Amino acid sequence: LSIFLKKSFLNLPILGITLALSSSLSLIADDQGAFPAQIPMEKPDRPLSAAMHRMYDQWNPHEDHGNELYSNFKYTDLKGLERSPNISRRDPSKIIRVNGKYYVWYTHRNTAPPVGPQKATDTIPSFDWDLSDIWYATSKDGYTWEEQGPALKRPEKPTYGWRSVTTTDILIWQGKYYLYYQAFNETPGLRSDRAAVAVASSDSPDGPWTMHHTPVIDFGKEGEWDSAAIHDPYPIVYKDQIHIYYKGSPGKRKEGNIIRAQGLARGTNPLGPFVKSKLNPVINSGHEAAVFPWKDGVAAIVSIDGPEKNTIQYSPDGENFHVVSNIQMPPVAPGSFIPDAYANNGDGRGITWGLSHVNFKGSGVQNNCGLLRFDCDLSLDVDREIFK
Ligand code: AAL
Repeated sequence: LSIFLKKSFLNLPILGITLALSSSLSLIADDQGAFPAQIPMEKPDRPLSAAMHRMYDQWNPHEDHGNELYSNFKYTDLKGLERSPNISRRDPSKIIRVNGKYYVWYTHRNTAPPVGPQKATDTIPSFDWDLSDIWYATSKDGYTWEEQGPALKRPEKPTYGWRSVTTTDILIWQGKYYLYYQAFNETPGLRSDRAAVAVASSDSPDGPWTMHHTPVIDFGKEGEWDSAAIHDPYPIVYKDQIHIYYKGSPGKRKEGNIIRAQGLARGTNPLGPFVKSKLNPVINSGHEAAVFPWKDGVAAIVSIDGPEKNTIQYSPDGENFHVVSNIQMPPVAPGSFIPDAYANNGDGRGITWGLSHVNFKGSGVQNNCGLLRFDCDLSLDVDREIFK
């Protein structure tokens, strides 16, 4: 209390002059020594509380002012992709710009509402992403979108991915376009949310697309961490290779194991093979993968799940990620506009916007989702202080 009183008193403007605190406070001592006049940026050599040890050992005492990988997020409704009762749009791809137009691909479902895996039929979905196809939309400004229709339709049973094709992302490699997507060969949720990754290719973002009906990143072996799900494929070109980040899962929790994390698979042929990193998983938290080249490394937006949810992370080598900021209300399943996603130039400049999905009824795998635009300041080229 006495410190508080002294501090308040010394802070009072007297005849327009504010008395300086620094020398006065150093006179106030407890039995552990002098209180600091200020909290220094370097770890001081004196007894510290647990919180202050953490401040220097684990965090950056500069907070997030000037932290290039910190941002808030602003959300805006889209025009042209408004929600309607039976249509769900979710899991947008990253956005690309070709001939002055933005393109996005996403999971599209137009069926009766989902009823869960036990009651699902050939025409009634279990979850929001069951019985879906992949559609695309284009835009001139990123706010008003024109839905163009299906890019990839789920094939006839028993062709790979017959039950649902979802959660896609785009790669441009040597002038061709590749869509990586989740291929379901059974009802989502029946055993688990069991899908691995397949690919389709085209000479143009407008298609037509050739679906290569076989997995390019397949389940891990029985008992491995990604044995039941390879989800959310997210390709960038980094260090001369296609780096596909993905969410892996062993399905059900078995013996207290972690049920989801994010891995990396790399290759130089977009149709495979992709070799999984020996360090997998490379991100311990998060749900949908969302990465972008950053300087000569890779940054990731990590949201929804795990102890490091709601963070932005950076890896100098694409495999070893560290938390660099804590964020609030990160975009869910973001697909960002990443101008240099495939530039492979060791000079990632970051992102300022993208699309995310939102479950309008809260959470729940049986509700429809819709798409929103998000804006942020995770770019080295634009500094919009409003987002800090
Ligand atoms: C998501 C993604 C995958 C899951 C489901 C649809 O947002 O993680 O795509 O399978 O939910």
